[in-house]
Amino acid sequence: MSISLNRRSLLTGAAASGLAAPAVAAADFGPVGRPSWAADGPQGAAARKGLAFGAAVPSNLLNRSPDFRTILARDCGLLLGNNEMKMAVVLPEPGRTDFAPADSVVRFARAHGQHLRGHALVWHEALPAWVAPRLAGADARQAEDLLRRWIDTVAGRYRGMIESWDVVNEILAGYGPVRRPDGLRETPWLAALGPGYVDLAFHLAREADPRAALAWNEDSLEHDFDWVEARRSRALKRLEGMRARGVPIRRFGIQAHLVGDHPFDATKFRRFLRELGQLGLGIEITELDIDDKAFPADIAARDRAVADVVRRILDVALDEPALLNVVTWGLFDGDTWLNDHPDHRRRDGLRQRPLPLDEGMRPKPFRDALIAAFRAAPDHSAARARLRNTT
Ligand code: 9MR
Repeated sequence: MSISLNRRSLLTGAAASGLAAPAVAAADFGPVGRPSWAADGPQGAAARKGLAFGAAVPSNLLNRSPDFRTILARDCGLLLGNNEMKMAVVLPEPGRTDFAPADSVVRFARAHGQHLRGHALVWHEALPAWVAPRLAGADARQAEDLLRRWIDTVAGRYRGMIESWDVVNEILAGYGPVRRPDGLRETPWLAALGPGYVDLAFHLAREADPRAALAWNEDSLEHDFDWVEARRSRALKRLEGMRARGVPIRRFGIQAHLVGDHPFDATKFRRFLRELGQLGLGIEITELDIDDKAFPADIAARDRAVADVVRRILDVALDEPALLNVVTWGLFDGDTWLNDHPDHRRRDGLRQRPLPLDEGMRPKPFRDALIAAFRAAPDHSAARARLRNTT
């Protein structure tokens, strides 16, 4: 199913005018099946309020584990591949594409009547080895051409099938000193294209998939630290500018990789969501998980503490009408990045329990907290209908 980027690039002009046919048609991914989720699971509860619940999934597990497929079908109304649509996977070498991992997620979601997110078009991580040197040696025109061809390659393939695309991911500078007045993170894309790369990416994504709701997905916006509050302000300021410039952004993704014992101020978080909503954007919680490093080893106590954190943030988030989707970064504890990351490993050597189901795929208090939060939430159907038509 691979296509050559060189052949594809011949279509660039036509794609820019919205005329190019996608390389494959939606029907090639099978018919859209009946919704597979259980009424008493998290997606069942979410759907009754006009919301959706879903998870990021690794395609290798999806392909090999029937048990995993069962819990995904039962609990999720929305899926995305956690790495499958990233540049490092799709475009490992210039001109060589690999869509097999992403295709299997797309097929599964369609067969189960689930929505899809796309993640992530422009990011400083998960770049194939050839991209940074190529960008470093490119003038602005060549860099723009590379970005256009990449976005057209991946977003063009899944055109019409993706509810929302993470067009830019983690573009704000992180914890350390913020060197640029605009607060942008220094990345190979920024170096090659200047700060206009953010707006440009949205325009290119719009050409590649006009119906997808285009999102900016960002980390470290949830806790109550001064540097986090500064990031919230910088995000809002940039979003105001993007709206004023007519950039086709429709969603803002709040990752919500939470750390169990980090402070959370419901008032400040609520205000942030309100301001995002007032900008006319739909909001998604895109990568929810709870680092339980600070919580006790005892499993019952730990799972309760994790569930409390989930409930605290969701009760605030789901009060905001513009909040549309809640997505966890994995569905069960056997599939979490937190055990692999040196900053997140537990000091007692135990494995993290950050997700709704345990390593045996059995429901945990986290899953109960999700269901309870959705049941307690106001009805979001009207806001979803309104935001669906916003450009
Ligand atoms: O979970 C993902 C891990 O498997 C990958 O190695 C890593 C790099 O591609 O990305 C992880 O997912 C990240 C996501 O794409 C963006 N936000 C942070 C996530 C956790 O690092």
